[in-house]
Amino acid sequence: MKDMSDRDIAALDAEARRILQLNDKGGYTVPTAGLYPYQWNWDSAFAALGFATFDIDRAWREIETLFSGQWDNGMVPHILFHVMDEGYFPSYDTWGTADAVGRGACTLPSSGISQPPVAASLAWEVYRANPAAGDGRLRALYPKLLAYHRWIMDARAETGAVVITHPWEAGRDNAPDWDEAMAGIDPAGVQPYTRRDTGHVDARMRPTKDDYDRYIWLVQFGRDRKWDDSQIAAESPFRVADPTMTFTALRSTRDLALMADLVGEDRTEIDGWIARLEEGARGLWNPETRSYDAINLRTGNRAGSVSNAGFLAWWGGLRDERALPVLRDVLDRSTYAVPSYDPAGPQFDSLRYWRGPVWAVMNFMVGNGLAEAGQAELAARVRGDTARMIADHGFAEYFDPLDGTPAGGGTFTWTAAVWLAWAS
Ligand code: 2M8
Repeated sequence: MKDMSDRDIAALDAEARRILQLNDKGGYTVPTAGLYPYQWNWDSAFAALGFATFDIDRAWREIETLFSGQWDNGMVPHILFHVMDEGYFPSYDTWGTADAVGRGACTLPSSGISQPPVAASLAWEVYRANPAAGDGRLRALYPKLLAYHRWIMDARAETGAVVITHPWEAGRDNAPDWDEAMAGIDPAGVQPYTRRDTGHVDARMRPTKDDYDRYIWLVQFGRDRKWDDSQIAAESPFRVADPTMTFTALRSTRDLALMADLVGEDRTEIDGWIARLEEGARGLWNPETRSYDAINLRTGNRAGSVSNAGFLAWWGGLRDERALPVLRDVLDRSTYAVPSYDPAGPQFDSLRYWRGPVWAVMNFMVGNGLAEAGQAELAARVRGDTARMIADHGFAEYFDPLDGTPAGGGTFTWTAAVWLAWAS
């Protein structure tokens, strides 16, 4: 990075490696100790990307452990509860997935929903980092990735765009994108619970109680239906087409097609998914905000929210320059690219989680997507800001886009991974 000495970079590299090792629980990595004591789906895929820079075997093990929690129906859960921990809520018992209809023979305790499917794309990166070491492991992983994507297309892509059944599925828990859908839930009947997150970090940086009541209400709703995807699709008040899910699924499906070529499998089914997802992704374009955003399938309303997820369009492979002016405006309103929500928007909150702060993993995807779309200057800006933010403010979970205040958990796995694999 410009303006940094080799010594500074080497020290940050060493710290990033230390963080990955610190959070390594033996075959899987926690996002950060205390706040998140389990294996999370997309965090784990990013951990693999980080490990691939110095320990390729450990990188593959991370992905393999994640897929050891795959359900028989193909779903890869968003949390794998390897070792129970009182410090996190909701617990495995609250999820109640032991008798879930799609689980089948999988015995590893897990949640009942998934997360943005970045695994195929990041496994592809891990493979490309060392093809000789990865060949056999990629071949073994391929059918599992295929089953995961078949599940996404069957259970979540009825409109072409990929939908979420819970804000946690998007990974952007309290984004303004689902404020309308969340307001449509009456959380009456939610069982008493105790939050643990606010015991670890400042409550101002976390979702509100109104959010949590609805998160838990939705968990109860799924549990009461044994996590049956069709029943949930038909009956839940919450079903939102989401740009994070859609663009990461589109990108991963393209990478899956490259894997099919490599392992010598027919890719006709995958090409069909790409066409459907592309059409769905284009449907997320909002002509009023001039960016891509979420659609509440229960009302047909668009969120009208300018977010970092909308700027994943290029990572998804859409060749579309229409959103560039809005991206430039958003970047001009922030010190560090890319805020999770437009600082000029009415819901902006610089520290509250996915309603403003910057997330290194989103920057990785936005920046790489821009580079691939030929937007070298913007790509360099996103990458340079990410490096500056980490160098000046540490390996936090997320950062205030205006002054870089580190927020949420510290010594964070995916921030360290993005530093090693891209930003440094
Ligand atoms: C956050 O979400 C979890 C629930 O899944 C939580 O707040 O308890 C999100 O930032 C999500 O994207 C991330 O995967 C997870 C672990 O880092 O934390």
